[in-house]
Amino acid sequence: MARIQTDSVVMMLRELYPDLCFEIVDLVVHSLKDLPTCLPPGFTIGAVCKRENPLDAVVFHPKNCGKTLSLLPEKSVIGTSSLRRAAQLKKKFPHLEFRDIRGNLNTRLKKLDEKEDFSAIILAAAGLKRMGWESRIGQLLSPEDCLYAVGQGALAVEVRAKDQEILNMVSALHDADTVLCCIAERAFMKRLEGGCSVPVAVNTLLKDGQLYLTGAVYSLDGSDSLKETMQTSVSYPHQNEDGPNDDVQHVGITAKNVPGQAQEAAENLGVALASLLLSKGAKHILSVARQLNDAR
Ligand code: DPM
Repeated sequence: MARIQTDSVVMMLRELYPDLCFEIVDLVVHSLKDLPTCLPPGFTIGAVCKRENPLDAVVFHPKNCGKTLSLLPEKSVIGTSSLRRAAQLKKKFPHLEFRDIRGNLNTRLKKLDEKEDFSAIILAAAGLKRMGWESRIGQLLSPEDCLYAVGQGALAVEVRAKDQEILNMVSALHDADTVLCCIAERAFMKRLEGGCSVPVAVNTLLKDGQLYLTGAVYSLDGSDSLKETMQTSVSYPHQNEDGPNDDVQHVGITAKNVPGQAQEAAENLGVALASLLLSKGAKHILSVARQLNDAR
């Protein structure tokens, strides 16, 4: 998947800059959801591409083709190693059992199809689509069933923070709406001190200049949870002058061509929502979840 994702970004850059020759060296393409909210010093996310469908999807064993999670028989085994997915789905579908499944996408699909261990597995719709396996999606999980991970579905291009030439070039790939949504989500995660393996989930919507962020934290079995929604205006005009604030990073993202005030508003929204959840006991829920998970 890393190679397919990288090639897709190089293809977009080739279209924008047909005279340049791209060797795969100066940029690192990642799934944004796998990038920490603080990058190592000297690096920045120079582009966040337009987000694919951010939702989670259910891929069923061929014998369950046409089913949905609620139609699966009692005690059917669902494969996922995501604490976030397991916590939400255990609560929502108590008749199902959840087990770890490891390996890359290919390995997981093989384990599903060629054995009888799992009735279905949960994967990000975006990853399946990028790999050309969209047709395996049997059910898309709505945000009511399962909130997605911070940054899910968006590709990020990591570059050297001081390399203005490369930074300017890749910044043409930024999708402004995706940038604002992902800054809010990452700020939420950062304030909660969540890592990539904690049951933290979000849903963002940008409509008519308003950014809506829903965020939640869960105990491992989903029985305990906190979920809130907040909103803010992000409709600010583009500033034309190249001010000194041009290179400011917001939760590891440098987005020169997105209004700085809008980025700040998005970051503040994420921090405010996390603070609200912390005031209601999110820290306790997460630290218990972390301890139990480490002890597994
Ligand atoms: C992170 C999680 C998972 C990946 C945790 C989560 C899923 C792990 C698992 C942070 N990174 O989502 O709650 O299922 O065991 C990953 C995938 C993609 C990027 C695969 C997937 C593709 C989608 C994208 C692994 N990282 O989530 O099915 O680019 O957003």
